[in-house]
Amino acid sequence: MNKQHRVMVAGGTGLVGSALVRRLHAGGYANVLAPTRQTLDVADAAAVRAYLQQHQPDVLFIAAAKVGGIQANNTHRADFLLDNLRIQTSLIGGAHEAGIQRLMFLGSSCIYPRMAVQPITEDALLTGPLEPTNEPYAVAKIAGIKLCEAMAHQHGRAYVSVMPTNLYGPGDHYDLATSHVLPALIRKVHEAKQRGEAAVPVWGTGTPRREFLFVDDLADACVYLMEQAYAGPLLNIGTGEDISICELTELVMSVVGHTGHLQFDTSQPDGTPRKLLDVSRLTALGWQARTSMREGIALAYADYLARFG
Ligand code: GFB
Repeated sequence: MNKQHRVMVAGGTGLVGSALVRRLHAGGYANVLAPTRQTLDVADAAAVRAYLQQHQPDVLFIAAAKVGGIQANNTHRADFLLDNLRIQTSLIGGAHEAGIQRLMFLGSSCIYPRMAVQPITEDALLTGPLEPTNEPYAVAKIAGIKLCEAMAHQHGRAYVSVMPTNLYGPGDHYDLATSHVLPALIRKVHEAKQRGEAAVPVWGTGTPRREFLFVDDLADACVYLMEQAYAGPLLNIGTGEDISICELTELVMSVVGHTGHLQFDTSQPDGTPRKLLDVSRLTALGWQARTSMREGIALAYADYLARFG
């Protein structure tokens, strides 16, 4: 990929897609296509085919997906499976039909077995049962990875898949019922501080461990890989470090400036006990995350305040 290329970002208005668009613009890409939902329904195979035929991007990033936190995944199980299968098959299949040679599909670290050895290497895929709370989403993402691999194998396409760890940053969703943990905690801690309440409600036991990557770092990694013409197998993208949900809540409280205590709601699921990616393949390719968690949470909180404060 180079700056003369026409680069399309599917899902360009979401958390990941908008970070990709920011990164491409900052990197001097003048020909970036990021259709909104109103312009293109990415789940509509015929519409996607027509759009790709008409615009003929040189490169396609697939950041479009139905995403959500543990509760949304666990309750809207059919939607997560069906919507994601629709979106990715119309985009990957449509890209092939339109003759697009280079594509990057973004998955998620929940594709790996629930009890995978930590840190999780790319080779752990399909070696054990998945975490039940997000199994439908994970199955859809695994299908996307396998479709990219099959396109490469059967048709010689450079369709690669990358697996980001849990993401956060500007443009995130703060709906407490459907969001991921980090935006939820930013909102909960902010609201507790505003109301003068000491208790910060935390789902589950607080013991699960997660790895968090600032979304602009993810976008940087994706562009870096495409500029290197990465055409290898499935690749993890993360920081290589994890933190417990308790520690995370305390860090958010410190950034927001709230002193209080954690109140656990153990009627909510913990999900997988630990999810830390092995990023040695990515590091060997010369890329490393730059934003510390404290710095990233401060940036996310500033975005939250600007939008909802
Ligand atoms: O981010 P999260 O929703 O999803 O939750 P997963 C991570 C952990 O934070 C779980 C706890 O142990 C939650 O119980 N948690 C504590 C909370 N308080 C809260 C809260 O207020 N809201 C939320 N949402 N969690 C998702 C998958 O798994 O990760 C998706 O469901 C996707 O498929 C995504 O892969 C990256 O990390 O457990």
